[in-house]
Amino acid sequence: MSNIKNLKIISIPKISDPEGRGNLSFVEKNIIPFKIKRVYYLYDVPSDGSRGGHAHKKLNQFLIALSGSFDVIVDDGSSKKTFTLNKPNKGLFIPNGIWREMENFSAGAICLVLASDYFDESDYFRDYKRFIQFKHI
Ligand code: T46
Repeated sequence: MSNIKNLKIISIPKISDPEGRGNLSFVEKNIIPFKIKRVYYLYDVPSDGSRGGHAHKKLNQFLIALSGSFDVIVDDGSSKKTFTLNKPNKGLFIPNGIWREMENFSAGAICLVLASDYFDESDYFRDYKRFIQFKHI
């Protein structure tokens, strides 16, 4: 069963252009601890808006702040931790079984999500009490 200790910030390679043309980062098989089946992104989130508010039963995810910043508050049913994502070359691995809330989106923030499976509403816990019951079985 996943807990907060299974979450980690993973560095993404960053190639700085020798002629000052900016940076290039890439994500490939050996960087992410699961096989990617789906990619989606959150954008135009108002600064007082929040996303998440659920957990996944089986889905593993990797979140990258491609632009701007936001906070990810994670909760394994026993303890909570806040990660601030604000660099396109650092990502947060969230395994299944973790409740998350996302808030404090900066202007222009883009959250890229790499996911281990296709979208499936039945994979969600959207009710916190049910999530807690599941975690404490
Ligand atoms: C998470 C954070 C980082 C689809 O139809 N297809 C999709 O691939 C996704 C992800 C969502 N949807 C539909 C389902 C809902 O009706 O879009 C609506 C919003 O989805 P969700 O409640 O998952 O949105 P967020 O932004 O609260 O959460 C999303 C991820 O789903 C979630 O796992 O961790 O981004």
